[in-house]
Amino acid sequence: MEAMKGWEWLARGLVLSVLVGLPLGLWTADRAWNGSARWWIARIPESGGWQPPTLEVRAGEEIRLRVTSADVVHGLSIPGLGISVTVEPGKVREIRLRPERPGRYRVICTVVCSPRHGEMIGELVVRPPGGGPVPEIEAASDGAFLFQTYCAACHGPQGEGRVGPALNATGRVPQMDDATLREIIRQGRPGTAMPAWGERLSEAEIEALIRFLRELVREPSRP
Ligand code: HEC
Ligand SMILES: [Cu+2]
Repeated sequence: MEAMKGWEWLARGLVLSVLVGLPLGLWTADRAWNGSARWWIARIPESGGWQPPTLEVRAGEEIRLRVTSADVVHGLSIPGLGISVTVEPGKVREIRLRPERPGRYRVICTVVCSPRHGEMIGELVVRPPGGGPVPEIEAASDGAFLFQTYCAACHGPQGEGRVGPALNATGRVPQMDDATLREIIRQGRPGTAMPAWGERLSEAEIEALIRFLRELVREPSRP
């Protein structure tokens, strides 16, 4: 009788510790991490693009960015922070980041997800810890990264051509001068899939891309 009682208490204790301990453990684990979770939902631009269009965080704050898609496969890229992930419908990607540099970071989609895919632009605003205005960040000067982010989907990772023509030595780029390239990149080719980048990329970014296209032409077999 006494032994039965002991077992009974033990069983009750076990059930109780699981019922209380598990949620308490999860809660304290979440408390121990004192950043915040933010959601980003990807939708094609025709149904609203990034939701919300702008996320604000404080510099130095650790955030868990949870990204998912409400329709098709998208790619979330924040070139200024070196972030690039694929976002699939029904799946959640968690990205941990602690942006240190205040500024406005452009968020783009790297998958050609709809006819208006190029308009899928959001913003991550990193506020200075002490308040005050958000500084403008110098444009990324990494042409290779810009090319992979914005152009490779259509022109191929090596510029070998896909939906868009080849931009390496086999294409027409060697015959074009910088002014012509600048014009094409800025204005796009109306009536074709080639978007106008003038509104989306800064002058410095376009120049970095032109420098990269020149390298592609010189080294057609770059890895
Ligand atoms: C959504 C697809 C798409 C994306 C993204 C794209 N392009 Fe294009 N691009 C095209 C197509 C299609 C053409 C051919 C247009 C035509 O028929 O005249 C083209 C043409 C060009 C040309 C002229 C090449 C030639 O032989 O006439 C250049 C240069 C170019 N793109 C550069 C870029 C750069 C740089 C980027 C990234 C910033 C970029 N493109 C992103 C589809 C795209
Ligand atoms: Cu998209």
